[in-house]
Amino acid sequence: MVVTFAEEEVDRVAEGVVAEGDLPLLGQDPHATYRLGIMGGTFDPIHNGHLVAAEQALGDLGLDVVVFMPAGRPAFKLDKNVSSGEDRDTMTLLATSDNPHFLASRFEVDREGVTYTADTLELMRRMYPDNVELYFITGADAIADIVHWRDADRVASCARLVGATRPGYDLDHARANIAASPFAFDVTYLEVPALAISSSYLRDRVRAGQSLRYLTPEPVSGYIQKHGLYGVRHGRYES
Ligand code: DND
Repeated sequence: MVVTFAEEEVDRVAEGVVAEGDLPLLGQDPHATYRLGIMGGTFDPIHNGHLVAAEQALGDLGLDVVVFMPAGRPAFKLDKNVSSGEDRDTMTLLATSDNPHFLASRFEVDREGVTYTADTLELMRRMYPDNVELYFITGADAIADIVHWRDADRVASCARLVGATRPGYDLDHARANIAASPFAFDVTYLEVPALAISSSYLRDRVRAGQSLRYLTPEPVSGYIQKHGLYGVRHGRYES
């Protein structure tokens, strides 16, 4: 099912005016089933690996829309130097703006305190009617770890999981961890075209004054340069 967004809804999303209101309107027809993909990430910065994985999930699982949700204060990175939620949200908005099936949401960025995926999914499960299925899209490496996430049982009960394979990643580890878990995880594994890209690789390139061309959408690399993220040295960075 194809979902089109009302003109004003798109405008509101683009302006970033709304908080919870920037999530898509789904579930209107009680006789239909809707599939909402949620791509959670630190997105520091967002890159083509994230976008390709989401696009693959969209097509393979027949999702209506994928919401990219930058983590607010990621629980697992409290000790790390993470760019501001505003910067990560803006880059996510820029990266997703040309795809009618992608949206960027401030749902976690605007939430107070440390953000846990279990809280996000439970809140969304309560917001949407039962005919909206939730699919949390993540890398297969994260799937292997998900059994250790905060309140993993709530994650399992609120959403299905989509594990995007990353090049060179051995799925056996993820499968074994899920199988050994006492919680009823429902996981679909996806073969994603080999994109050996990571956010840390992009940050390293910026620090070294190297181009991000073809690794992330141009507007994102422009934003990084303009705002001096990741130690951009003026005059050294080739966009
Ligand atoms: P990352 O920091 O790994 O995101 O966080 C992923 C999600 O897990 C976020 O929503 C977190 O809030 C959530 N999390 C993690 C740990 C604990 C808890 C929650 C908790 O609640 O206790 P990145 O920005 O690095 O990447 C985003 C996603 O994209 C990840 O799932 C990553 O595996 C995947 N990815 C790729 N997939 C395919 N090809 C590539 C990829 N690069 C990253 N090249």
